Amino acid sequence: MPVTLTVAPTGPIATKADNPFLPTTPEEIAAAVEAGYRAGASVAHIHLRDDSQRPTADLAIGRRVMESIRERCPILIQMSTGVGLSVPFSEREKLVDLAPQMATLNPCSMSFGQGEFRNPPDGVVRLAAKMLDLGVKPELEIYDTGHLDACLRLRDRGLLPEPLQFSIVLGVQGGMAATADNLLTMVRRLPDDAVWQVIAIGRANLELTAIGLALGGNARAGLEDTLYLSKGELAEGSTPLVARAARLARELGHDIATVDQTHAALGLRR
Ligand code: KMH
Ligand code: ZN
Repeated sequence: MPVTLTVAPTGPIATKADNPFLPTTPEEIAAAVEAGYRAGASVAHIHLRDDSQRPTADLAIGRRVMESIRERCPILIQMSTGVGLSVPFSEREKLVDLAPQMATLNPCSMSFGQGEFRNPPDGVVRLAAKMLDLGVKPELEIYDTGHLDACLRLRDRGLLPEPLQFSIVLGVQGGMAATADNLLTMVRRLPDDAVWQVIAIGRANLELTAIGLALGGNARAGLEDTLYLSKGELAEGSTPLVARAARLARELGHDIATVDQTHAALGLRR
């Protein structure tokens, strides 16, 4: 099975002050996505920013970003409904009205660094049902073992399309630490036919991405997850990180999935 690579050019927290190559305007984000596509990514995980670089769920900005990406390349668009810690859930959930092919679904509330990431149970059920209705494929972001159980309960209620697609997020303060042991525990507990990738935040990004690939997972790369290519060396955008993930996958004997292959593997809507 070919490996699906996701480019994650902009996250919820860092700004250009942390890495001047961080894309924040719609045009910058679309250009970073296109470069990631050319380096092997078939999915673009998208966070929106306003004119002051703050995370936003503004639908007009979302539309501009999606249009600009679609003018440049056929990559699959996965909108983040995580958006940013300062944006209320009620605004975040509206982003799926833009009908991206995919969007994230964060199943539980948690501490997130010094902040709080609010995903209230009734809101999560409502969002899952809406995504199912619109044919927006959820990527389930699990930061702890209980988050997986919460997703399986949603599945048992008929609210998630198969195959389930997980991001195992390691290294957020408030979630699981970024260790190989935690990753293995989670992988062992996934349903057999689940599709999954590692999201390793910060320093352990490279090692855990490599271990995830070796264990049969997909991979995600970009400035959302690490601002550095190696210790003390800022990544000059997401492309070098995506290119490195592609090299790792190929060295491990995998092909890199095309957009069509990822589309088919995930059972996305036409
Ligand atoms: N940066 C991730 C750890 C999402 O996109 O839905 C958290 C996140 C979730 O941004
Ligand atoms: Zn994200």
